[in-house]
Amino acid sequence: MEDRPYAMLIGGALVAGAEAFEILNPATEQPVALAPDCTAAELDAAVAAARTAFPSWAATAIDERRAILHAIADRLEANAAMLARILTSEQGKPHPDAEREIRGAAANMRLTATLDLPVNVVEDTSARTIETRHVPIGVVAGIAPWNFPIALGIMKVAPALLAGNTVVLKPSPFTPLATLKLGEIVRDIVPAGVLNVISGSDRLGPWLTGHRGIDKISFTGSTQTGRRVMESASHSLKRVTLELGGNDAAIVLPDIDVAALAEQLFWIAFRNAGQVCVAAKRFYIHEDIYDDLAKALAEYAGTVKVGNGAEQGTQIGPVNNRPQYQRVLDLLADAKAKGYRFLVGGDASEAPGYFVPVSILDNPPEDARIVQEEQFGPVVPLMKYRDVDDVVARVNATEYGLGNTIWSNDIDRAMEIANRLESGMVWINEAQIVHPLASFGGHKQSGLGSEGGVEGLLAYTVTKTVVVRKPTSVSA
Ligand code: TXE
Repeated sequence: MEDRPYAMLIGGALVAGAEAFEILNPATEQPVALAPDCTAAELDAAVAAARTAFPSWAATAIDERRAILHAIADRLEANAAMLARILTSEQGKPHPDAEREIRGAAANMRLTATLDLPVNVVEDTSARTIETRHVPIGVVAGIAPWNFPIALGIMKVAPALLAGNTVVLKPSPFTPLATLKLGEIVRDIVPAGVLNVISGSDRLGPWLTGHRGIDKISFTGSTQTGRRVMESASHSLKRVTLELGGNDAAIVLPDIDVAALAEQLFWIAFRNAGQVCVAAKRFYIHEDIYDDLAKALAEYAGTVKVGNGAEQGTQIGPVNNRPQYQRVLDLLADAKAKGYRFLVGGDASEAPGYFVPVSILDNPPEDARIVQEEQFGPVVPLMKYRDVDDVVARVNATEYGLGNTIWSNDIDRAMEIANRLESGMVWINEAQIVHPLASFGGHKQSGLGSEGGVEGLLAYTVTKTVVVRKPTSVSA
């Protein structure tokens, strides 16, 4: 293990921190490095630095802020391989996926930089002008999870900075290292205090969301923690954006080409070991093609390499952390105890590392825990349906409403179904397309507000309406 190579970025300075905690590699359960365990005083310093930097950052021309976003993107790209190695070691994902995440974050940054803050001119007459502007809120706390630490961190940092806010970014306690490194490599291009990166153990999240110096929280994580974030935000009426859990369905119509689609359908559930907020977490397959598709998915699963993400050829890495590993194993144990049938997988391995075998269940009942709960791991149930009304009702019967997918060659028919689904995103014959210029957010308890697009940008602003009564011209 390297000695303390990771530091926080606070007010433009790298801060090793008074305390530290250990980060484990999920593929080996061995320590990777120590990360700073931000103390209350260090958090105060980060928030104070962001507050101090806010007025001048907010006053810069938006083009200047765009240029900084591009400069950060340049650094992400130039350091993609190095950051990806760190990301794989702490997150577990295969190295090529980690590099794609870094490069995708850079692309997101650049596209976000093309957005503008609209000014709504309501009246412009000789007597009066009324315009509504969107101005920055102040200091934003960005709290990113462990499934896509860099991509989801950047999804907050880019619009927050573009809108003129300053940021305190906190990665998950399981995956702080790549984000700390990001802070280090952008230190000389971002004005001091504009972007601060801190890391800490479980105590830090509540400290940050409860901090009086924070004006807005953008949180990605579980619905349960999202509720707590909202509660702590209420004390000083902080603005919140919450991107939370999901139990997304893939609805497969009988007209698809099973052989052509099986591989793609497999990956919408198993990419990133299933740890994707918009992964397909339950499949509803029309009974006419159920057997064929189930067989094709199971056969494909047999060809996929699960292993250490640092090894060449690995397609699926371990689950990221022990609590999550135990949650997924618990769902597998429940399914076994109830006697549900597995097409593949089902048994946990004894080897070190949080490895869960690719597991596919054969038509468990609708009230099974694996159908009703968000598994967030490489386990997916396949269910049969016959008629559309039934499948729409089953898909909508959840407290979640993130992103569903529909698979069919009949676009009109798919669109009719899409119109009836209660979710923030619906993809037809595609999945997990998160375009930085399109709004991304959950209905119901999958979230509050949205990220991406102009809607996401405006979530980092407050409105300011300016009314000007023009002086009446005095005739001589
Ligand atoms: O993350 P949590 P967990 C889902 C997925 C997974 C579940 C739990 O279903 O099984 O979340 O994951 C900090 N203010 N997703 O427990 O609960 C606490 O310190 C601020 C979906 O790992 O989201 C800890 O660091 N922070 C998801 C962290 O929150 C607080 C991505 C735990 O977060 C806090 C990841 C507070 N009041 C998991 N209280 C997605 N949407 O993509 C606790 N914390």
